[in-house]
Amino acid sequence: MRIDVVSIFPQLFEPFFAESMVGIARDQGLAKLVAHDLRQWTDDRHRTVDDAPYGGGPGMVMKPEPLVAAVEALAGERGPQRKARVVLLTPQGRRLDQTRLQALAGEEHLVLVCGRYEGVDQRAIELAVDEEISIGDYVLSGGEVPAMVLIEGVLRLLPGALGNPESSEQESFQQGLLEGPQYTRPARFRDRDVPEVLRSGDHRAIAQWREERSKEITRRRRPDLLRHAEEESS
Ligand code: JAH
Repeated sequence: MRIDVVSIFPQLFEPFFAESMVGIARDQGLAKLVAHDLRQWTDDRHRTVDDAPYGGGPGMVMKPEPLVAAVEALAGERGPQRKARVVLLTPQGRRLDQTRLQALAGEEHLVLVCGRYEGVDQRAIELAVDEEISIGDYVLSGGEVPAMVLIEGVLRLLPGALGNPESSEQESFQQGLLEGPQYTRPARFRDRDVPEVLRSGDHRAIAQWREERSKEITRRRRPDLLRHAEEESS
C-alpha cells in the first residue's frame, strides 16, 4: 500500500513514520509513506495556502488551487479512472470506525488531506476529495493527528504487520467488545494479587473468566458496542 499525506506541517509525520509499529511496517515494505508540503503547489512569492472567508467571519479558509493541484498531482483527477482514494480529515466527515479502517486497508493507494484553519473551500472538496472522515467529536487545529490515527489503524490491519495476529477463535469472539483487565508479573504487587484463575493453568476457566470480564466492562462502559456485537454474532 502507498499513503501520501498533504499537509502544511509535513515534518510532523517524519518521526511518526520512522518509529514504532508504523516504522516497522514501512521497513518491512508493507507501505510506502510520504508526507508532502502543500506549499509545494503554490506559485506566489509568499506560498499562500489560505485566504479570508467569503461572507466574512473569523479565521481563514484553505484556498482551492494548491489543494486541488496537490491531490491531482498525487491521485489524478476525481472519477472512475482514479486509482487512489482521497480522504479529507475533517469534523464534517463520517466517523472513523474499525469497519471503515478495514475497507481503507484494502485500498492500493490512499491520499490523506489534512485541513487547517477554519476549513477547506467547498469547491476543492467537491473537485478533489472522495471521502470525508472524522475521528471524533472534538476540536483540533488540523487534520494531521487524525491522519496519523487513520494510518496507524490501517497499517496494523495489513497482512504481516505487527498487531495483526491470525484471527484465533479467541480474537474473533472478542471482536467488537472491550478487553477485560490484564496482568503481568509480579503475582503480588503492593498487597494486590493477580486473580487466581489466571495462574491456575486451567485454560477453559481462563477463557470463560476473560469472556465474562470482557462482556461486563463493555456493558458498563460501552453498551452501544455490546448491541453491535450481538448483531454480529446473531
Ligand atoms: C480542525 C481542519 N475529527 C477530529 C478532527 C479532524 C479535523 C479537524 N478537527 C478535528 C480540523 C481544523 C481544521 C480540520
